[in-house]
Amino acid sequence: MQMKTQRNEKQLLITLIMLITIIGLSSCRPKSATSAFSEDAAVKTYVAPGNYDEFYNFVSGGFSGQLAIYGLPSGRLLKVIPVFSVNAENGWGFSEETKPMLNTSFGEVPWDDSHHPNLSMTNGEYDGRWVFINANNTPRIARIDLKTFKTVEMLELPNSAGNHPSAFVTENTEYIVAGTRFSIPPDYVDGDVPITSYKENFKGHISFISVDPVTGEMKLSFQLAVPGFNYDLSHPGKGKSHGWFFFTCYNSEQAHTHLEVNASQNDKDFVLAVNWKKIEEHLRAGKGEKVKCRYAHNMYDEKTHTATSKIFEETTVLNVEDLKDCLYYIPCPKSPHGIDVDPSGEYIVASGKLATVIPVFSFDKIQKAIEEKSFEGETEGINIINYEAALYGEVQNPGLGALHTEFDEKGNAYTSFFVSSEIVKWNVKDLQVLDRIPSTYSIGHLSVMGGDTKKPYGKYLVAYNKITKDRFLPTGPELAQCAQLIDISGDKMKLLLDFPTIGEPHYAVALPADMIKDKQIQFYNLAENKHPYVARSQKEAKVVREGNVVRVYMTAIRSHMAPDNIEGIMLGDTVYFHLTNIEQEWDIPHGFAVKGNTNAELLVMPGETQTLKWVPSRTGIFSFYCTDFCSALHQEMQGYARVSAKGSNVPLSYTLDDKTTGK
Ligand code: RUQ
Ligand code: CUA
Repeated sequence: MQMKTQRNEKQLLITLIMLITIIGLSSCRPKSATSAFSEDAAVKTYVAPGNYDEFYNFVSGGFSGQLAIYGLPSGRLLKVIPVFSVNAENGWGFSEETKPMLNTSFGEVPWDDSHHPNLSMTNGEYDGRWVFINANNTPRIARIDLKTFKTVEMLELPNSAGNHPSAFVTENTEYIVAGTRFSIPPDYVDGDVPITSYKENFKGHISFISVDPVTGEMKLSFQLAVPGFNYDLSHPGKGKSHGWFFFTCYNSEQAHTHLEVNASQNDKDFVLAVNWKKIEEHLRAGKGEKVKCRYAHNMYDEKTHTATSKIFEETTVLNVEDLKDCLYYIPCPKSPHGIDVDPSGEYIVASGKLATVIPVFSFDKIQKAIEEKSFEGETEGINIINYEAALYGEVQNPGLGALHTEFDEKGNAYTSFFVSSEIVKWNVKDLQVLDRIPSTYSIGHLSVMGGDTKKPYGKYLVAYNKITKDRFLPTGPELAQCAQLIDISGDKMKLLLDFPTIGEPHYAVALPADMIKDKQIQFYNLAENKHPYVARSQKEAKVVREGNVVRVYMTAIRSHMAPDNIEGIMLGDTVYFHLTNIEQEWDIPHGFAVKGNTNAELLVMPGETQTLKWVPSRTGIFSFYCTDFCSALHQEMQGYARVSAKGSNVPLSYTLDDKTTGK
């Protein structure tokens, strides 16, 4: 039986949606935008020169595809970690070693959209080892190592589209879980079907990616084929609800066109509750089917300083028939977006974008409802738990356009409201609204320090706002997005600071600086460099011809590149500059650029080898130089390459220590 739906007057609905869209888009300035400003804000956010911030804030770049790191409370930008997009600052996706990281079953994808960083956890608390983050468009999960702040792994997800409810981490990092925002025909069937056959042919897939507890290596463990709705966001259970996963889904109407109207018909959509511990039992009992599909798995090796990309051809899929006692839908008002689980694991908060209340579900009541079969029907073979039977209560009149909720250490929840541009603080037990503070303007995600763990740190909340008109100096048609730091240590929320962000921030997480700041790798050990084209000292520098390929084994150290004169390159050659930075000191990278190269440049860390490919297109003399001002004689860190006509008799030669070799 399909869930009972109440059809509103279509026209009324369209008007409502238009109204919400207009309010949302014009983001009228809340009247008291500066009223809650804390008088001692300057003192609370001032990190004196030479002092460190208290937290690392890992902020998704949204459409930039990267992950940015800010210090809190200062809001200072510390680094942009390239993840899903090529990055000119450090050659990510341009050097031969990093190109395979962006490989997918479709080939190289140089730019994606990243939303939800999540930190690795032990016992439901951050352990400071890795950050995971999702690519939405061409579905992937990346792993970033917090010793190097470098993306070291990338796993593509087959059978998925719009990998939005991702990358959420279970209590002991057993799994990273991901889902399908856009249902599609799976890769293992012929997807060449009419779009109007959505109901028969389109499916959602939920992916469980296991994580090696020691190395962190990810593996696509299994997938669940679920009804073709839009799975939007998710969170794992914790504590008593550990072993469960909760997803929101909208478009229970299964519309495939004009979703803003056609997917807003039903008064309630669903939360999907998944008992993954039970699914593991079914897998052990041999359930699940191996299906054909293609997906890339890319690993970056910190010893060879080189990424490799492998294509896998198979995964295990469980169907709804295998999962009768593992999957349940819970009705949820209306077009839900975020779903968040409180630190105790008992309260599950879903945020309906078009709902007038925030429903809070009780894990205990869900268990009881399943036991007592308090179902109000089923859809596509999945039981629908009775709304009242699962409901703990509703937060009444909280605001308009609820999106996301995080928690502090004192039993409070903080929900972001996109349309009414505000953060609302409420008590998780009695569901009473305690305080509200305007955001400037349309807030998407918010992040309480440790707000998704079993033991939040509290103290600060950061609002990540969109459509930030008039907060910063105008910069042409595109304005910076605005993050706002809010003091949540007292009863009333107090605004402390605005800071601009790169790309469009979605979710963000924060780690106490003390947890990782003394564990950073300062340089790569040159003796352990296993790169096949390493030159560990100037003595090992050389130029070698292999047919049409010229390999330059080059070293860089303040303030010399060796070799620095190269002759005998010919048109038709492909030149690889294998540059090893032979420094063994913190924060002394060298750069490398050669005139006219249509590829890019390099930035090479101490002890590392990186390769720049150059296919010269004309004859002449080409200068190259170090692009990072590394020393007093940095300007002298330069050289020349001579390119001759194809078949010329200029012999291959190069200079080392003022001596020319090869002539
Ligand atoms: S989603 S607001 Cu990925 Cu809420 Cu960003
Ligand atoms: Cu090396 Cu400048």
